Amino acid sequence: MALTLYDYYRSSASYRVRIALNLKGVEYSRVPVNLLEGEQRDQAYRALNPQGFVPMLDADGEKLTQSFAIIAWLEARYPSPALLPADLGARSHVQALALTIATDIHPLNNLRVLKRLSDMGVDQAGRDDWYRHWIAEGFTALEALAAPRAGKFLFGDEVTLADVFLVPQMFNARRFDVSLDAYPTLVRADASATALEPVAAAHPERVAPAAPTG
Ligand SMILES: N[C@@H](CCC(=O)N[C@@H](CS)C(=O)NCC(=O)O)C(=O)O
Repeated sequence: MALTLYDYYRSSASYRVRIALNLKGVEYSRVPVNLLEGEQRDQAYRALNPQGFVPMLDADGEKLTQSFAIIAWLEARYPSPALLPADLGARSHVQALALTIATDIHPLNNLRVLKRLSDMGVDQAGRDDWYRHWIAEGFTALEALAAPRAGKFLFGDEVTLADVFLVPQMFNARRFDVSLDAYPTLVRADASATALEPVAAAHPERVAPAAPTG
């Protein structure tokens, strides 16, 4: 099957999908969509994904959107290694951890939201404060939710979907100088996950476009 990922190196939703693809050991090619240049809003890209978001995964011509749904598709199509536990309660818990990030933290800090704040007159300091606020609030809840059942990773001692969503959000937090002292479970899980080569290989710096030479 031919898989083509439309992504942007620093997009955390794209980063999730790269991690999942790498953990599954699935080969894919990438088509970069430059968000800073607004390529996601181009007619050609909108014809592929009307929402104008990355990531988008083309699977033999089928256009898959929304990182959570893309990764659910990968889990069903390539079940091994599993990113979800077999136990139904544990599975729901792991999905809840991932969705805490995907639906309750990340959308508030999306590029278009920050741009809207800017259009409304909120200055850089105000936008940074907004960004850090939602990460801190979300991470406080995530730490409390995850800690009782965490091990090396966010759930237990094997990497799961929860870590796939955590790692990019930790990257964002560090980019915006959010203090992580209050989240020891998240820091431990992030360190365990990023020590895995398939996860490390998905890092924005590992896939960033080469700087122009000359
Ligand atoms: N819920 C979507 C969110 C995707 C998303 O927010 N993508 C961002 C990059 S991380 C994007 O394309 N932003 C473009 C924009 O804001 O104009 C998913 O999980 O795939």
